[in-house]
Amino acid sequence: MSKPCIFCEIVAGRMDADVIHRDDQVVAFHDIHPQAPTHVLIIPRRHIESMVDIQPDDASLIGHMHLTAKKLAHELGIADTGYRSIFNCGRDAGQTVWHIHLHLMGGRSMGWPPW
Ligand code: IU
Repeated sequence: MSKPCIFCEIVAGRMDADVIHRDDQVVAFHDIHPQAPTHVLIIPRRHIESMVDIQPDDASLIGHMHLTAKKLAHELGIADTGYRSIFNCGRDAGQTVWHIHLHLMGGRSMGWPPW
C-alpha cells in the first residue's frame, strides 16, 4: 500500500501542523524547518502533485494561494519589508513533498539567484 500524502493528512487534521489559516480551498501552516524568520506553506486542500500538473481550471486556485500569501504576509508583519513566494517544481528545483505548496518567506533580506 502506498504511503498517504503527508500534506493531505495535515489537511484532514490527522497529522499535526502549526496551522494559521484554513478556508474552503487552502490550509496554511508554519514550515517545520523554517529557512527564514517567517516561513509558511500554503497548500490546496485538493491533492495536486506538482506545479507541472496544474490545468487551466486550477487558475483561480493558484490565484487564491497567492492572495492568501499576501493576506498572511500582512498579518505576519512581513508585507512592508518584503517577502518571497515560491513554488518548487520538480527534482531540480528541490521539490521534496509531492503535494503543491507555496512557500511564503520573509523577515530577513534574501539573495538572488537562489542556488
Ligand atoms: P519543497 O519545496 O518540497 O522542498 O518543500 C517542502 C517543505 O515542506 C520543506 O520546507 C519542509 O520543511 C516542509 N515540511 C513541513 O513543513 N512539514 C512536514 O511535515 C514536511 C515538510 I514532510
